[in-house]
Amino acid sequence: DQAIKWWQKAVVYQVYPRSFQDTNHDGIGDLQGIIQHLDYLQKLGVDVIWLNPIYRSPNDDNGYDISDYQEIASDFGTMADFEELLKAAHDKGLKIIMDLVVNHTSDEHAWFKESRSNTTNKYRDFYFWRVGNAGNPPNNWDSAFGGSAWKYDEQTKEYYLHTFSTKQPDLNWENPQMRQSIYDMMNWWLKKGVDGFRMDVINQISKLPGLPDGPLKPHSKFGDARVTNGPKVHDYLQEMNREVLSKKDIMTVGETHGITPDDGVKYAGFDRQELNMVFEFQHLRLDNSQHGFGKWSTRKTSLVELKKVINNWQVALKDKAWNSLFWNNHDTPRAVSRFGNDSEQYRDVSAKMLATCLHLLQGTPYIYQGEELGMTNAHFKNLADYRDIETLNAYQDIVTKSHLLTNDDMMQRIEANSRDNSRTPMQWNTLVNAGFSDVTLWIKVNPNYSTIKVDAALVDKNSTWYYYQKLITLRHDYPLVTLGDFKLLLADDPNIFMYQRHWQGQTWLVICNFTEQTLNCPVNEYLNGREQQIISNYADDQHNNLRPYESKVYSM
Ligand code: TEU
Ligand code: CA
Repeated sequence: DQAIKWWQKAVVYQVYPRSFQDTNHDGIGDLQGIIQHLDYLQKLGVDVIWLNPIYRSPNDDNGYDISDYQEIASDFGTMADFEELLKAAHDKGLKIIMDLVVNHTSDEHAWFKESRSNTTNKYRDFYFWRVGNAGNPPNNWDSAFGGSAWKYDEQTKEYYLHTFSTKQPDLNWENPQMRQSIYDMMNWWLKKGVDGFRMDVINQISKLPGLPDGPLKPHSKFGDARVTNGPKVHDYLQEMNREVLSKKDIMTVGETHGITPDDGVKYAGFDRQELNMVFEFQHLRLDNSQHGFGKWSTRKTSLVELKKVINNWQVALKDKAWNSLFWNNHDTPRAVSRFGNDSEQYRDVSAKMLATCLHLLQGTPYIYQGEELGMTNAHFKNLADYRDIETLNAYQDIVTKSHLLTNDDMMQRIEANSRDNSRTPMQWNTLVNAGFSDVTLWIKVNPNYSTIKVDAALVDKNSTWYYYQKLITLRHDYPLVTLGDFKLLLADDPNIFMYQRHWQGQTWLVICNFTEQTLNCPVNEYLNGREQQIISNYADDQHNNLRPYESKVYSM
C-alpha cells in the first residue's frame, strides 16, 4: 500500500498573476498583489498555490513564451518580491508550485537567439531547424494558434518548428545538453524552495522521429496536428524524475492534452517515477464542434458523456495513479457559465452544485481564481476587448482570411469559449475596477463585479465562497474524501450526477442536479434511514425532490 502523500490531501488554488491584484498602479497584477492576499487564501483553506508563469517574457502568449527561466518578469516584480512571496506563503503553511514551460521558449530567449544566428552554432540543435520542401514548410503540421507550425527564418534560410505561436519555438528534447540545461534550471528553483511544478504541454516534448506529415483531416487547419505522447516522452520524464523530481518532496502535475486514462496511468502511475498527476482534458472537450472548428463551438456538454469520462478516469486510476480534478483554468471558459447557469437566478446555486460534484471525487481538486465567488464568463461582445492570441488569431483565420464563418457567428463562439473569459481581473470589491487596480487595465474587468465580489461574499455566510471553504474543510477532516472508492450511480440519467464514495464501512452519497428543472430522483432508495446530511446548497431537504441545481451529500 502506497503511503498517502501531502499532495493527495491537498486543495490547489490557481493564481493568474496578471489578473489577481495590481499594487503598483500599472494595470497589471503583480507578486506584491499575491502577498497582499495570502491571508485570503489561507482563510479559504487551500494548501497549495499554482502560479501561472511569472518569468521574464515578451508576453506574446501571456508569459508562456519565456525569455529567461531564472528571472522574474518586470511586470510582476523582482526576484526579491518572489522570495518574499515564497517565504510569506511558507510562513502561513501554503505551498507554491511554479508553471514550468519547457516544450518551447520565447524566440527572445538567449538559446534561440544563438540558435538562429548560424547553422553551426552550438545551440542550433536546441530547437528544430529544417530546410523547406520546395518552397513550402518541411511538413504539414499546424500550429495550435493557427497557420503552419513552421516559420521561415531569413538569417539561415531554414524553418523552425513552433507548435504554438511563431514566438514560441519548440525545444528539441533529443538534445542531451538541452535537457541537462532544463534540469539545472529546475534544480535551481527547487533549491530556492518552490514546492513543485505544473508542467505545460509536457506530453508534447517528444516529437515523432523524422517529423512526418500528419493525416489531413477536413478543415485540418483549425484542427489539432500537434505532436503528443511521442515515443520518448516517458524516457524523458523518467530522466527528469531521476535528475530533479525525486530529489525533493515536491508535487508535479503535467498538462497533457489528448490523453486517455491508460496514458494517464503511464504519466502518473505510482510505480512509474514520472509525474504525480496529470491534467486530462477529455471532460473539457465534449462540447467541441463536430464540424472542424474545434473549441470554437456553442454545443453543450452532454451530462451522460461527462459522467462517462469522469467515471473512466476515477476507475482506471484507482490504486494505480492519482487524478487531478478541475472544471476550469486560465485556458477555458468559467465553470459556472459552461456547466452551470450564470443567470442571476441560478448562478449561486449552480456554482455550489458544481463545486460539490467536483470536490468530492477522488483526486486533488484545483480551484481557479474567482471560481470560489462564482465568477462568470466575460460576455464581451466586441473583438477589441479580447487580448488572447489564440482568440485573435482564430478570428483572423476563420473570419477575416477564410470567410468560413460570419462575424456574428464567430463572436458568439468567442463569447462562449475564449480564454479571456477566465482572465478578467479578480473581483475584490466595488471600488473602481473591482479593487483590482485603479488605472487602465490590461484587460477589462467583468461589469458584474458590482454583485460578484470578495467583500460581499465574505459577509454572507451563505455565499458560494463559504461553501467552497466548507468543502475544503470536509476534505481535510474526512479521509473518505481522499481515499474512498468511487462508484457512479444512475449512469444513464441525463440530468443527475450521482455517486457514492466508500471507505472503511462508511458511505457518502453525492447527488447533483445539473438542470434548472425540478426532478424526481430515487434518493431514498440509496439511503438507509440512518443517514446524515453533510452539505447542501438548499436550506431544507426534500429527499426525492431535487430542485434546480440542487446538490446534497449524505453520510451513512
Ligand atoms: O496550453 C496548452 C494547449 O494545448 C492550449 O493550446 C490549449 O489547447 C488551448 O489554450 C485551449 O484553448 C498551455 C497553456 O496552458 C496555455 O496557456 C499556453 O498558451 C500553451 O500551453 C502554450 O504554452
Ligand atoms: Ca502591477
